[in-house]
Amino acid sequence: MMMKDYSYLHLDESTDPEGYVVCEYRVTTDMPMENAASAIAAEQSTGTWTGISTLRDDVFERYGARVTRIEGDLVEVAYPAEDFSIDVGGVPQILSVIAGNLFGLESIGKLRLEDVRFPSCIQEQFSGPRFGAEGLRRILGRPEKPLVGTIVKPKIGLSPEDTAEYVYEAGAGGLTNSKDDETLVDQRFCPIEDRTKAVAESLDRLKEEGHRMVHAVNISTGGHRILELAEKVQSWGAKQIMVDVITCGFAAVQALAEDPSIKVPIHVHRTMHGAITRDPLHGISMLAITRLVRMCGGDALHIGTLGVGKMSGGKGDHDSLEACLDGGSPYATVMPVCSGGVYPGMVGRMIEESGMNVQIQAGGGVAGHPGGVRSGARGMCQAVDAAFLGVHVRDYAEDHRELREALDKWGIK
Ligand code: RUB
Repeated sequence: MMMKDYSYLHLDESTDPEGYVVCEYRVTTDMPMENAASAIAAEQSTGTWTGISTLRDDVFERYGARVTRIEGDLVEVAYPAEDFSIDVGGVPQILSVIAGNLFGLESIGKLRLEDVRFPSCIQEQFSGPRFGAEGLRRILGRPEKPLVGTIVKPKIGLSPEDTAEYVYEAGAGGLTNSKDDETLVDQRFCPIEDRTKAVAESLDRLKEEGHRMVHAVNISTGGHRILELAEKVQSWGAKQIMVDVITCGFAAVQALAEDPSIKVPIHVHRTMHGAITRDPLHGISMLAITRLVRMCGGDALHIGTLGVGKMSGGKGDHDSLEACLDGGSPYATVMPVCSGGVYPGMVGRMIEESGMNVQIQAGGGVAGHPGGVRSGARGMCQAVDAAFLGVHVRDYAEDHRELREALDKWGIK
């Protein structure tokens, strides 16, 4: 039987952005780049490793991916929008097209999904953040200044009462946000029900004293339980929930964001992302991950510390920041969260990079303050105030004791 050899290279064709999902891949291979690119487009659409008798011209023309650009090690592949499921598919099916089998192709050494752009017919299937950066600011009554948060430390081991006390002290020191750490969900030493209720009491107490604050309760759990757990923590008084997008999946974020019974913002952590994003030649970039989180409805997302803190991801942090706030997106903006080894002496530099629409967050940088959590919170807020006013942190510290103590301990970066 005759088998036609189809070519997936359409290098001089300009693709209609409304008809395709366009991906940019970085490819490391010993093969000629055209062959590698063609293998990717074939594997991820109508082809396989050999010619097949069942591939007809009309199927190839309509559903075959196109390699539309090759520049150095960057390859652009355009997937016809029709290759994607309507409504029921969601992110899992999208990922298996744009970031699926191709990562296992033996002939390609390393591969990285650098960016992805969706046509409006796919964007329309997602509602994006329900609150986003603006909604969070509205809840907190803080229209302009950066939000300032803490991660309750130690990560694990505190009781519900200890956690609630920490949150109260952090709020009394001026913080707008706090959150559970990514490894704390529902351990025996800190049951989620008791913790959520105790923290809600602290937040109510702060509110009565005139201070608004939210705490993100970590509900990261199996897909069969996550909505139920979100509803429960809400009924126990949670004002924000937290979910780990890489361990729980993008579909979990989407399910939470689209469920009408969930009425609180979603803080998206990204634990385990380093396994996927860290190698500059392999994996999936934070830019692509951020675009998907925004599409799925995350209201706040960890983006790294923009070249300043302990977990910086280089250019990926800046790309992620831009994708959170990008005005060209049809969705509400996501609040970018800078976190990881943050302390007051680095806040100025970080805000220079991020601008004011950001949540700055410190665990050790609050709980490690020599004066305790309340002083640590004050030190962080004073550092943010200094950056907001455009005053150098050293000058601001002259008449702000907690900031001065923090600078004495950790220095200025
Ligand atoms: C930071 C912390 C967060 C990290 C995650 O604690 O617990 O989980 O920010 O990293 P500390 P990223 O302030 O004590 O370092 O934000 O890069 O995903």
